[in-house]
Amino acid sequence: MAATGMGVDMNSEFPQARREFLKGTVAAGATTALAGTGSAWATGARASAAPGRAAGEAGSRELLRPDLTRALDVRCRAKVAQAVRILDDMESDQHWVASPAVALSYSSERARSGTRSLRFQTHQRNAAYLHDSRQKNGSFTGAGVLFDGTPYSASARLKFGAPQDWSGFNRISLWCYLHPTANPITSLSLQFLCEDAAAGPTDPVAVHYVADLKPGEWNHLTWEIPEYRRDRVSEFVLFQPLFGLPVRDGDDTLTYDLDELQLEQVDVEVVSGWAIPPGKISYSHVGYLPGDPKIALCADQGQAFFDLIDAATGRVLAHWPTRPITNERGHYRLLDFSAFSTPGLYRLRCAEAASEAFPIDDRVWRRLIEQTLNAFYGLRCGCAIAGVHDACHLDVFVTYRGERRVLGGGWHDAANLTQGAGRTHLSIYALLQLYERLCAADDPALAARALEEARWGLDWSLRMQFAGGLRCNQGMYAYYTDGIVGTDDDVVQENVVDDPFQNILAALATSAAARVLRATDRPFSAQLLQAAAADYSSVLTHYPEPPGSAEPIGINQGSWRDRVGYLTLTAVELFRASGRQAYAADAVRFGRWLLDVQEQRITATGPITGYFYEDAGRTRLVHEFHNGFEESGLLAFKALCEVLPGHPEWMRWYAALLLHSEYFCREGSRAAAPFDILPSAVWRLADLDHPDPEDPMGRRLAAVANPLFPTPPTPDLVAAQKRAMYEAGTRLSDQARLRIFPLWPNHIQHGATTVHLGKTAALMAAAQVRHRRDLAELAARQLQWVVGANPFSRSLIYGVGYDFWQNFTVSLPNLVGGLSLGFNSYEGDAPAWGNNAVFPYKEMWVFSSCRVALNLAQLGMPARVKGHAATNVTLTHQRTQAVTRIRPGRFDIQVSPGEYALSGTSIEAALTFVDGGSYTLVLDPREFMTIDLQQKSAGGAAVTLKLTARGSGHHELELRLFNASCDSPRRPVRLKRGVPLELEWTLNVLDPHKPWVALAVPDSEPTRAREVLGTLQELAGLS
Ligand SMILES: [Ca+2]
Repeated sequence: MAATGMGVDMNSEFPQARREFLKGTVAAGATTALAGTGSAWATGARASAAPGRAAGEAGSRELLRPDLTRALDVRCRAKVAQAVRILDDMESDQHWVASPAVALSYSSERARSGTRSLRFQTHQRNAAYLHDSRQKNGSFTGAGVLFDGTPYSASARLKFGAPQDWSGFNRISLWCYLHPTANPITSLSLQFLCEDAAAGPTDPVAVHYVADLKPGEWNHLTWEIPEYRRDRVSEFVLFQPLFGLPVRDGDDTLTYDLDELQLEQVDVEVVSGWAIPPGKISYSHVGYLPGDPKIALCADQGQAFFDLIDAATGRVLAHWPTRPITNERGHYRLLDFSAFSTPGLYRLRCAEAASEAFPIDDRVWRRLIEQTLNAFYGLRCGCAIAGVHDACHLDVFVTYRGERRVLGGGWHDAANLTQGAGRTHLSIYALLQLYERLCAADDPALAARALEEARWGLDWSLRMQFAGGLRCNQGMYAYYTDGIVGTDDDVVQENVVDDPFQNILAALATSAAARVLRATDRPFSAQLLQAAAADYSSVLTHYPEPPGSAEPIGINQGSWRDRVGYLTLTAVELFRASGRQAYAADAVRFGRWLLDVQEQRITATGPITGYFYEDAGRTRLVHEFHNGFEESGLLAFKALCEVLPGHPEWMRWYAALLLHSEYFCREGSRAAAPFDILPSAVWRLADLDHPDPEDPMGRRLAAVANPLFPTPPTPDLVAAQKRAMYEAGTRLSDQARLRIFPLWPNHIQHGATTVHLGKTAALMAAAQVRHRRDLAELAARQLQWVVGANPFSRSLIYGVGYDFWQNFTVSLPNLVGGLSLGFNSYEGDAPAWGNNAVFPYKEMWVFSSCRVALNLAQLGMPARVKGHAATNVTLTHQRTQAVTRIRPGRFDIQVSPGEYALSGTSIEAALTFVDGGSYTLVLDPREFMTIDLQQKSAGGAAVTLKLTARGSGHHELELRLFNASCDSPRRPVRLKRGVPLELEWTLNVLDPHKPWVALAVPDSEPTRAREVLGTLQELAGLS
């Protein structure tokens, strides 16, 4: 037993220098705090010093409540143990050892069984810690105590005299009574140490944080542990993270009574692999849009048919044959009910396997938008969130040359409350995209919510900008300060720096906002444009030329690809916002740099190409494993295609999108059939020898044996596990593999879904520019995978769908719509979703919500179709058979995305409208034309194309080419009704190792173009 060491007098031993410094802070802070309650933009172009109200009525919103009957935790807790071994019933004194921050005692006040329990008491707001955790400037560091083993950590460990073999058990069970507390946020970590267990990149972490404990009652904490080595367990650890007190009033004492610590044998959840457990159906828990393909999967047990059932009545509505699929991932039955599009609530049943109820309707993704916005709101910093915290971090400052500003604002980054500017800025950008699309989709209420959230981020962004390209890019606080300026926990950061990557992301957010808000808030738009221009011009001084090489980069840095991708996009946004041609010229120049880092040849990587290098010297491939910025380049190419449709380099941008979407995304998704998820990266064998980024935190934590690092990961172990991950990838050649999941450099910095969703946004950008609904549908499959259409049939988003599991939240509650970094992978390049909540793969992260928002800004959004009609025309959706009628005259309508049959007097055509696309049609029989482009023949380096045009009137056809040349690419044609016209071109393919692309563009209208592509060599498909 150990006693606590609290109650130190804050005024003893407080150096005079610190006092003086803090006094200055207090004076400035008092002023800025007052400014925070008034007008946010009172100082005009100058940033405000504290969070403003411009972003909306902060703190007035109720958070969405999760339906916990759908949480897997609840179902797991109800499992019956088939065997039990008691570790400690607290009835006799055992070898519990507490850290100095914890008071341990036995209490007979209550017990789950027997007469007493173990009482664990600590203080959420540790005065001694606050006193000692000082920066050089005398202010509090703002750090929380989030790891065991560090000074002031609050932990208790039950040490076993000799190591125990837990292999016969697969669950830990503990009862925990939380004493009533003013603190609305609770989180207690269960951990165990198995001697000699490895901590290599594919080893699981034996740590679990249980959140949202209910005060005043016994909480049953369970943790299924089938994936852990547990044959020599030497200690069980309870760890209480210390993160301050989220509310101002109330006792900071935290008391748990613990009882019945035991091992159990239960039927555990499957946590790894591609197999769908019998009884489960893998499907989109949030449902399906009526016009979408509707695919579900289950294990193959010979079922010939499946049923679609009315969820309300239980009546079987339809009965379809299943389709068997067998491949190296497993044996499946595909349940395809795409033909069914009647809105309603349904279930699927396939022999013994059954789904829960899910909707088919137009609001499937809209609900997820609401839930994602709920997560953003709950992550807000700088305002009160009802039931979570008081107005927080208004006593955290950043100072530069005598000027101090409140750092609180924006969004807490994650479980540790910090804030990273890059994630904030990309979130703003995603929210603005969402806002624009919701406006276009005529959903003003939800659009207003998205804009309110974006403005909350912009408020912070502008406040963090100092003159001369300088910014504060990180809120380093991980502790609930008391929010009162002038007390001993005020934090003063001095981290105002010039970081070009962060400035690019800031300029992207503010330039996009300047454009989006120009019509509705001109003064604010002008201020945003000024801020964007300042960040942008400071970036240009860093990059007169692309850097030629790449160093290993840390998890929060961007590669050159990321920089030049977002920089190109930013230049386009600045051009759109300002109309200045110089920005367009910059965008074209940066676009060339971006093209230089894309692999476009098919060499040693089988049918896969279109992926990216990190650096202009093309020494390192992009291998994301934590942050993911894949969309940067593809959104940039899309933006260039949109704003400069007649530019001589247009086809290069188009081809870059095509190569990535066709030869990386679509072809690569076959490696994960039948789930069809996008791959993470190509790995060349030699890439394994590239040094990994430094991980000083990991090295520090591995110094002493602990549950996180039972043994230090040796270089040999890391190399062997990396090689095994490489070999588990899909073979591309003797020297290359395609990984579906990231190839991790260590066992901590995991999280595949954030990486995955950046790629999904990239795919959608290509689908939109190429007008390929099939690719948009492939993008939808990716998000469906996240919300249930995975082998475990579990939704990864909290409070969404079924069998969601608590996130690692620590200093926050689980938020409906909150998403962690997502899937793990241990072996076989297969998904893994363990039963623990641990950093960071289970860590609720604003960047994950950012990725979801970015995708929801496009997925399923209606297409805009405008133009004029000279006759009555009908558009028939080919899947739903829904008919849209267009009358003569001008029209401007929203239609569901999909394939359509267009029909009118002397007008027939098959049309594709992609999610969020914009189309112009001239529906006049006197000048209507349809075209069809086919490859006729190929021989040597020559390819012959045949174009068939139908319709009437005078037109021009242009053949735009990539990696090929031809004579007379532009040809005028005159069409007569009922007489098809055929044209031929012979292409000369330039580089035999690159795909060639031909795009026939009628009347300079790329939205009605037809595309043909190919390679000279035969490509073997992925098996
Ligand atoms: Ca304070």
